[in-house]
Parts: sequence; structure tokens; C-alpha cells
Amino acid sequence: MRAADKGGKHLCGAECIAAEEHIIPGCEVMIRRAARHSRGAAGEIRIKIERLDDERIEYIKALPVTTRETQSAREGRAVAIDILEKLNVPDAAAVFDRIRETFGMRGAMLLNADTGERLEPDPARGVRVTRMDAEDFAPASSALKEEKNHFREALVLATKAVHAPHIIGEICVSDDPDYVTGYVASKELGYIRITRLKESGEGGGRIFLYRGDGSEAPACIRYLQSRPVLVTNMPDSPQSASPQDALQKKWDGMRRALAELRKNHLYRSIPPIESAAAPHIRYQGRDLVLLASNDYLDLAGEPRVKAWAAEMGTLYGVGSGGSRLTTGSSPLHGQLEKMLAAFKGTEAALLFNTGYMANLGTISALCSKDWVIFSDEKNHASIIDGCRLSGAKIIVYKHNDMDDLEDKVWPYEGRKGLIVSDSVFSMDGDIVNLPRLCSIAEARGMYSMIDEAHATGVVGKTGRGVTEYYGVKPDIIIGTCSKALGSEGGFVCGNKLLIDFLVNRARSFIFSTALPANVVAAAIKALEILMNEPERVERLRENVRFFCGLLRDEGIAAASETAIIPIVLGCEEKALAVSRRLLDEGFYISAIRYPTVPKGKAMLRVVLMSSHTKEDLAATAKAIAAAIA
Ligand code: WAQ
Ligand code: MG
Repeated sequence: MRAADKGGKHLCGAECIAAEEHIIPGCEVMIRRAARHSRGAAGEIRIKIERLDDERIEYIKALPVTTRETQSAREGRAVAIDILEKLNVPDAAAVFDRIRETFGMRGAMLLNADTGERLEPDPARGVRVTRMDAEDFAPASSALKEEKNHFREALVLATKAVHAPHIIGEICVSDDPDYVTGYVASKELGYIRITRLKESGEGGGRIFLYRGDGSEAPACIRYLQSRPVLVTNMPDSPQSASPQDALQKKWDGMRRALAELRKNHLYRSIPPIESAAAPHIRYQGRDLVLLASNDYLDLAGEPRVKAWAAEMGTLYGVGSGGSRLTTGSSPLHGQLEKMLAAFKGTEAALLFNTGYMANLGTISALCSKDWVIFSDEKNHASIIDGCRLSGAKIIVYKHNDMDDLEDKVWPYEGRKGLIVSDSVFSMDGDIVNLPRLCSIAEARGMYSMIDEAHATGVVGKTGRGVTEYYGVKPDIIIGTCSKALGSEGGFVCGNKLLIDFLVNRARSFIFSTALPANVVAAAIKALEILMNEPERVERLRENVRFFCGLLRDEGIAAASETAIIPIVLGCEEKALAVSRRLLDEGFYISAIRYPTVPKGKAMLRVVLMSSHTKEDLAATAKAIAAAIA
């Protein structure tokens, strides 16, 4: 940002390096700063936004900060000269005094510390350091604030400057008439604040001290002007930079971890969706087609579902007030469990608060140290976490590869065992080979378990899941009300013995406050609609067939028997770029990256709903083909 007064005279400037979602708030901060600058009202504000290549960003740790208290400009000057002498600057006093030559310059003097020669191509302007910021996650915590934070901005600049090739140090005096604190910085000695380095009312400037062959000055200037640098481990104030405040340090690990994610295109933030997650959504002020929701049958927004949920919320309240085993149960909970058992064709069912908790609670209750669990390599995180929590030996078999499973199972004949798989895999949308999985488990006397999260309401003639698709039933069926049933709550279906056992042993069930009645009511109504109107499932299937056909016409390999259509792109950066481009074109489609899928296997995950129109789908297929091309 650059602001000038009405006459075009420079007033102030600022810059920040921000993640994409922080660009707008970042601009706001800068505009506000420019609008009320102490030097006067801005007549013109220019903002330039430039895309930075993440790979090129260099992360540098903030220089250590020390403070020298001085009472007068004279005393400050003596301290500065003393520091310059430590840097072996030959005529330190003369070098320091050249700061006067820089008053009024927009940039800094680039001075050969040994010969006194000036190396800036444009001595009237000087060299300006740009493309630097504190490494931060939001403008609120960035160096850039509405009120200029002299210290933080200077520390960022100094840290970058002294890392430039051939720069051995920097001298800085603020040009803010009342800001009398200045500093001398160097890699060796750090950032040394000098509390009074000028008298009020005097001007300010900067000198970068250069050592070496002047022919390399252009490389040095290039670094200063264009290398993007994020300064890490930034203290908020000079006080917190001092050693006694080591408390700040405990957060450094988090900062580093997040910076690492950013660098690898793996950083995530919560998308600001402004409407219900229906086939068309409002997102950052625009209308988009949503192709990423698990509300496959659009039941979350179904009027009868909403009305019943509201009515039951009015009757029972919107909080349950306790766990199921204490005071949290209502007639609705029992009713939904009966319906789920009937729907899946089992003796009984048990509700959990989420599908994640259903997997976690069931596996960890059933299995323990002396067990062995066979788990598909593409199983959902909740299955993986349940396996880990159980303490059992975990053996991962190749994705949906029943020969590999069989090979891995046979040495464990006679051991207490569980074979567990998603029935529809959440990222690839493919279907487990359930008949073989069940027969392998049966032959070895092991338990079989599948998670029908993405199959319920989608797969099988009437949407009962992969069990209906094959006509085969494992011992334990997990499901969720949060996807095709448009509500919330995981569940387990199985025989009465299993359910009774889980009521007594599944800790995520026992120690959670029960789902509120309105949420349960929504699931009941949705399930009722699904059972009475199986044509909704057929409509979804027809959409998938139609859409995959369109993609194939565009030359993109696509096939799916579920609502999930993966389009593998490979590199994380490309997947992000394609999904960003689609967003620009009006289509919200998730890019799926590590750790959800393996590194280098990033993809677009297109998810269809029964209520997407043919026009939606045709436009989407075209846009995907164009974005990939
Ligand atoms: N690149 C090169 N030179 C610059 C830049 C830049 N990006 N920004 C400013 N300058 C030059 C310019 O000549 C200014 O007149 C001079 O530096 C001073 O800039 O720990 O506020 O922004 O509390 O006034 C020191 C903080 C504050 C000490 C320094 O500098 C502390 C300050 P100002
Ligand atoms: Mg200034």
C-alpha cells in the first residue's frame, strides 16, 4: 500500500504477506492506516496485490533483541558507534553521521562500510526492502496493524536486511519526528535497540552496511527488493523479546508446524460458507454450485424434516442434559434405534453422537491388547483411531485386496480378531468386496465389521447400503445419520448381545451427552422419507451415471457406483489450482490432499446430490474439463 496526499506527496506505505483468505481483511487494515496517518489525510491510496510463489518464501528467525537505555541523542550516537566498531567498521563515527544524508529518502543508503562508497543505483530514492512480513496466520497478529508498531516492523525489516548477501549491518533512525528510539542490527550482534538515538523533531533514515566487492551489489539489492521473506519467532514487543519472557517460546512449535504446512500446500482453514450446504450455496458473496456435500439426498433441507425437527425441539428442548445412561435419553432416541435396526435388518442398534465416535467406541470396546485387527489401508481416520485406541495389533492390508487380506490373516488362525473396512471408501467412492471379507472372517472365527457411512441412502436398490447391494451381512455395521440422512449421529447395528456390550463398554457412548431430541427427530423423519421414497436414491444414481458419462465425453476417466467421483490429479499444487479455478468459475469442489490421501495422490472429489439438476451437472463437467486443461 502506498498513500499520498492530495498533492501527490508520499505519506506512508506498508505491505504484508497474507494467506489468500486474509487478503481482504489485510487490505482493510492498510486502508484504515493510510486514511488516518499522523502526517495527514490521504488523497490517494494505491494497493497492489501480487501472488507469491510459496516455494520461494524464505523463513528466517527474528534477530535476538536487546535494549540499550540512553538519555540523549549524543549518548545514543556513542552506543551506535561502539556497536559499529564491534562490526569492524573502520571509521565508525563518520559512517554513523552519514545517516543525515538519508533524511528525506524513501529508501535506505547502501554504503560500503570500508570505503564509504554509496552503491544505490538511485541515490535520491535509495534501496527499498519489500516482500517481507512476520510469519503469521491472520492480519490481526501480523506485523501490520492499523497503528504502526515501529518495533515489530523494524525487526522484520532488519532481520531480512542483515540476511542479504554482503550486508553486515544496518543503522536506523525513525523519520517519525517523535519516535526517538532507533537501532543498529547485525547477524552477529542481533537487533540492538537504542532508546534515544535522536532528539524529538529530527529526521530519520537508514543505512545498510555493505562489505565486499561492489560488483555484487545488484544481487544484494535484488534480495532486498524481491525475495519473499517471512520472519518467524516474532516477539510482540521488545519486552517479550527479552530472555525473562521465555513463556512465549512454548508456542513456537505450533507456529513452525503451521508454517511447514503452508510451505507444502497442506495448510487448511475453515471455508466461510454463508448459507445452508444445499446444491447451491452462498460463498464469499457469490452463488456457487456445491459438489462437495455428503447430504446426498438433500434431506438436511427437506421441509418435512426441518418441520419435525423444529416441533420435537419445541417439545423436548434442544439439549439433552445428560448421557444416555443418566438423564439424556428420550423416546425419540429409542425410536430411531428401532428404525435403524429395521432398516439395516439387524436385531438392535445403538446411537452415538457422530460416526467418528461410533467407530472409536466400538472398536476400542471390542478389541484389546491380545487382539489382532486387519484394517484396509484406505479406511477412514475414525477406524484407524479406534484401532489405535484399542491397543490391539494392527495389520493393514492392501486396499480392497482380499487375496492380500487372506494372506495376512492365515498366520493368526485362532487369535481373537477383527476385520474392518469402510463399505464405501470416503475418498475414492469404491465399494468393498463384502462377500469375501465376510467369508474370510467367518472361516477364521473373527469378527467382520463395515462402516456404511457413505453407503447408507446411496448404495443398494433401496439405499440400505452395501449389505443390500450384495445381500450379505457382517457382524457389525456402522453408519451415520450425518450424510444421506441429513442430520447428525453415528450408529452401530448388530445383534442384541453386541449392543448390550457396547452400552456397557463403549466409552465414547457412555461419557458423551446424548444427542438433542431435535437432531434425533430430523434423522427419524429423514429415514422415514428414505424408506417411503426410494426413488430419491434412484435419482442420485441417475445423476452419477449422467455425470460420469459427461466427464468421459470430455476425456476424463470417471466411474462410480456411489455419490463420490474422484478425479485424481497427483500433485497437491495442481489439485489446489484446479479447485481454485473452479471456485472462480462458480463450482465448489474439494481438493483432497495429504494426509487424507497419500502424498502425490491429490485429487478433486466431486460429490453429487439427488437434487443437482442436469444443467448443474452439464455446466460442472464442462468447467472441470476446462480447469484441468
Ligand atoms: N526499505 C528501505 N528503507 C526504508 C524502508 C524500506 N522498506 N522503509 C523505510 N525506510 C527508510 C526511509 O528512509 C525512512 O525514512 C527510514 O528508513 C526510517 O523509516 O525497536 O519507524 O519507517 O522500537 O520511520 C525503529 C524501531 C523504527 C526501534 C524505525 O523507521 C524500536 C522506523 P521509519
Ligand atoms: Mg516513518
